[in-house]
Amino acid sequence: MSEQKKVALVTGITGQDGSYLAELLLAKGYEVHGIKRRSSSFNTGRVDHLYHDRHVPGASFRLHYGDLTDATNLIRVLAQVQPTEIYNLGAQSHVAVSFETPEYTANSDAIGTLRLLEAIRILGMEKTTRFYQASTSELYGKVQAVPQDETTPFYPRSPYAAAKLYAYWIVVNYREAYGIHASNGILFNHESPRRGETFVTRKITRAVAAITLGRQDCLWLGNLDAKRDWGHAKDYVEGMWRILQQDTPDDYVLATGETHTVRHFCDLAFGEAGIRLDWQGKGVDEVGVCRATGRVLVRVDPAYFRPTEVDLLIGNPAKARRVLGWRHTITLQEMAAEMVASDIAELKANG
Ligand code: NDP
Ligand code: GDR
Repeated sequence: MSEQKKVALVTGITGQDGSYLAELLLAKGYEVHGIKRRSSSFNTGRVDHLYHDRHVPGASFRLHYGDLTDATNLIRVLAQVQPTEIYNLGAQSHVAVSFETPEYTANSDAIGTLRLLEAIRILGMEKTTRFYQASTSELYGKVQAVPQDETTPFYPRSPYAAAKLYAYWIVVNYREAYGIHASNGILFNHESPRRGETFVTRKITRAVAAITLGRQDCLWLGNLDAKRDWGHAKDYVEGMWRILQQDTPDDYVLATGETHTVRHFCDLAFGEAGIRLDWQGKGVDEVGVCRATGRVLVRVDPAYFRPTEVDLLIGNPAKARRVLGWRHTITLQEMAAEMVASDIAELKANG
């Protein structure tokens, strides 16, 4: 395998993780192919810079139109590309949105995974391609035990998590039934300046930037008590790659081993802009007040509460450390600083 040209196919390449993974694979000399969806507006902003990245000898980057809901498209792209590694990162990835679009979420996130695995079988690629599935800490859902590791029972709490549960098990089943080198990365939350704008960390850092520049008065959030194990996407795509380099396919938790509330992330992000928050009141009446000016900068809007919530996630990445030699390198404070600085720069640049 080491002599053979490595060819990666990445679904979800236009997303946060896809863009960092594409950079990593190109730097390693891979030929990288990605599936992008047709959209009425540009949707390749996170990877546009890679078209010009020709300084890595032999590296190449190509996008193909496609969709995880379109089996014939997936079969054709796989047949054309003949990937040695497939990273299935494509998904309707927003938990709150999955309550609004449960059927579509199941189609893309659950059955989309099955379609890719079936494409591998139909094309007789069981022994020539390795498969990575973007599984998630959302599988743990309603807390059964902490910290969560590869042996912790799953209890999904959203249509998204239920769809990802199917995807997780169909990957395990195709590995056991057909000998496909297929692995699940059970990744805890990971963020970056490229995080989608409606996920909570990015929503907060964008608001900090806008409030600092005088363009927004207040940030409205949902559940401030939710606890998440937040890492940086750059670290996590390195873990994905390491999972596929193992001789034996397996399932791994990637996490930092720390957990913090949404409220704490607000403290960190506003702190990066020199704003200290005091928290006053309880429940839906809780507010984050600027200590220096007394202005209310954060308020709670129950519209952002979810029908069922995941209260606490904290991962145990011991297996990934032991087997993959993987650990996170970027702290939450460093990531918050990078995200706030990036959002301030972006807002200034956009006038
Ligand atoms: P993003 O939402 O940033 O990216 C999702 C990608 O999937 C985008 O490229 C999107 O395309 C694409 N996509 C959505 N629907 C389809 C479809 N029907 N067919 C083909 N492509 C589709 O997610 P992240 O990068 O944050 O996450 C990557 C994967 O990892 C996802 O599967 C997510 O569920 C999972 N995950 C993420 C974690 C995180 O904390 N970030 C943690 C654990 C798992 P477009 O750009 O056109 O919208
Ligand atoms: P999550 O991420 O649901 O964990 O899924 P998100 O950032 O959306 O929510 C994290 C927590 O913050 C609470 N919250 C809010 N969330 C959003 N989006 N907007 C708000 O205003 C808000 N206020 C409070 C949420 O209730 C939640 O508890 C992410 C996605 O990337 C998934 O694809 C991935 O599988 C998991 O992480 C691991």
